[in-house]
Amino acid sequence: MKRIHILSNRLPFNVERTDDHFKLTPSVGGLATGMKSIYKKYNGHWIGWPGIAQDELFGNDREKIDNAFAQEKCVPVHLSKTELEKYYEGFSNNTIWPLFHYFNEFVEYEQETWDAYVEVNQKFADAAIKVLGKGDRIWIHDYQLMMVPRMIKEKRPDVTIGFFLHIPFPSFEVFRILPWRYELLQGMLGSDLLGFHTYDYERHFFSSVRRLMGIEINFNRIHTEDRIIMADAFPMGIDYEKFMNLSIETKHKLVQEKSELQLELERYFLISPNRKLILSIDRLDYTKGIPNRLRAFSIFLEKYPEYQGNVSLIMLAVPSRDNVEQYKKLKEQVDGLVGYINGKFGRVNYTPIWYFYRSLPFENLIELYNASDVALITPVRDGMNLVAKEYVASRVNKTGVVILSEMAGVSKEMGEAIIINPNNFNEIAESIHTALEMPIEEQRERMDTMQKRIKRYNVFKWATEFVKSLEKIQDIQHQFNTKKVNPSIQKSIINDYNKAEKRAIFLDYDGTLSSFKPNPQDAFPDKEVLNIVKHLSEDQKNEVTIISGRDRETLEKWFKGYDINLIVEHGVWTRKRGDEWKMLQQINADWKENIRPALENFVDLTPGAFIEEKNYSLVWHYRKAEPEQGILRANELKDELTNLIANHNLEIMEGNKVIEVKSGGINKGAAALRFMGEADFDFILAIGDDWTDEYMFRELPSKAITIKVGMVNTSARYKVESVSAVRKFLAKLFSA
Ligand code: GDG
Repeated sequence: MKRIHILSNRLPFNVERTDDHFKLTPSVGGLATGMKSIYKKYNGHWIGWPGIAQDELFGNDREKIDNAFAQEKCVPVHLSKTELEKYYEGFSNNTIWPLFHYFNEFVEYEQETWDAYVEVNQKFADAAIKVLGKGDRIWIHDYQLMMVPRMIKEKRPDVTIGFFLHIPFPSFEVFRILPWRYELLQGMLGSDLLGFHTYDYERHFFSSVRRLMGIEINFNRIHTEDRIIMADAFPMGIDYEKFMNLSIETKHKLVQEKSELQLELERYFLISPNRKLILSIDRLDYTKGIPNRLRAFSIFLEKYPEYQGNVSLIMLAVPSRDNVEQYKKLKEQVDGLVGYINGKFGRVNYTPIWYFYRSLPFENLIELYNASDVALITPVRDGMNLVAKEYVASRVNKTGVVILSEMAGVSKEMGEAIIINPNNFNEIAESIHTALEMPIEEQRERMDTMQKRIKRYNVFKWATEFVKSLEKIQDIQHQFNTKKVNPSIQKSIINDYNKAEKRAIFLDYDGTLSSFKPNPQDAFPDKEVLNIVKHLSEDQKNEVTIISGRDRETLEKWFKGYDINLIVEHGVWTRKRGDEWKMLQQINADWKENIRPALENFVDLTPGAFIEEKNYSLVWHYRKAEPEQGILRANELKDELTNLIANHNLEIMEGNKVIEVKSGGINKGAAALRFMGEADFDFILAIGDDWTDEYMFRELPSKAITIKVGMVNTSARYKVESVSAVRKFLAKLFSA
């Protein structure tokens, strides 16, 4: 079985210094639970920061820590206080965190923290590379380590890399604000599989990849020069059974086993059996919408005075990043609001808000989940939010209502919750009322559905699904690699080439010999292309043909003086070496006047799009248009054109960022066959990159060596990954 390693900012243990050694206690967090099941099963290592700065280690402490962790198959990455300050608190928490949660005003742009982020990411990558065996897999976690996938891939292309982002991926308009946006995307694209909590985050990521890098995406696959990368939504789950079983145990504890908190809660319900409790649990973070929640609670008490004295909000705010200015301010704001509400509505025997500003032991958490009638979860942005799932998993008798912000990833999976907009205080206040008044039967129905789903798609299933997708992408990449022109296929092609007496070589131009340029006129041949064409055409045994959808004038100008054949406009015109241009058949082009208005209309609707007119075709280009709008309009245009051409002998061809309408029966396949005529070629080579070249791949004789540039489905026999790979391959032919 191939190994799987885990890489995350923190190792899944807390380190405690005892007299002469270090004691490790396992973390109870969701990620630790899910990932432990994976790296142990797949015999891998967990690489991460041990939780103690290296400045605090003396003598042989480091060795002791490393040994303690080695017992658990963990590899510590040691970081200094300064590194942690800049990489973790600095770039991770003061730049990426606020930006990705749409808090632009809190984002810091510091070159120094970015540099530290890159350096520390490199440390993590190097530590991982040391333990990675050939063909191993690694699953990297979260926003602190976005550069690591590329760093590992560059040194170890044999390793399959998964990356999961636990926070939202923001929309392009927000992501683009970041000066290092391009580098972060490049970093992520070192992965083979990218996971997000929701489809929305995945979509936002695709949009940034398209717009910033101009890379094409088919469904959920990103086609880069050298690899296919897959992205998908994997909503993270929890260890359902653990919460459910502990809740059942809690309910059946003997008095002497009960915690102080549980006893207090029981006393409270004994004195006031009709009182209700609303629960709120989060790290004290500005993304969690805590002030909104408090204001909404205040509005609720004001609007429904009959609930004053009868409902309390238990608010657990776990201290977090409390040395950062925004967090300090938030703490002050929350303290103020709690004081205001308790002062306004409190009575001798009634405290509206029970406020805990600390972390509680896990057993207390379960007790709170158990005792509360409503979970009030109102983040203004949240990647997923596991508290919502944990509350549901702890409800033994299936009662209880969840109020959930639509801005939390979890809302996509919990349609049975009361979904609110976290900025709409009145709506939240109303939802509290609705939740408290909800009939028990309805609560049970909703809770039952949510429990079934959360039980089914738990953290283990989540991890397994991700691993399955890692395997799937390995298969996809493998399939591509079997068609790829590898050294042994290349050797055999060169062999055939050398033996042949009469060779036909068909080369598409754009996307095959030359990379795409936003402006098609800029794609003129560079020295390397001209050199290849010159050498190939100087061999008397070769008939070299550039076969393109372009117009006559351009190609004639670009290849003036070269002893080659030209087939242009997909075969409308042909010019054999030393001969005149010939049109293959007399074609009627009157149809253009009917079609042109439709194309013009789509030019008006799509800024950046333009029309190119060829003798026997009209082309609508959208490579300069805003990418997503371009694709959308192209689909609409195809629809419209399909109706328009119904009674004409016309064809619609879709190339790379173009839609071309042309007279029927003209394509590169037919043109290449006509060109070869009766001549007896003993070596036929055709290379092309887009849909229009597929005609050629299909219609040439089966002995032809057909090669597709790119990693999509094709009828060609072989594939190469890029324009530069085509150039290298052709250069090998004439220099062999
Ligand atoms: C990030 C994303 C995403 C809370 N208080 C105590 C305590 N907790 C535990 C809860 C829960 C966890 O902390 C909080 O998880 P969340 O998912 O709600 O939020 P983040 O910490 O912001 O996590 C988030 C998550 O990553 C996973 O991908 O869902 O969107 O922001 O498990 O139980 N645990 C203990 N005492 C406490 O006082 N023991």
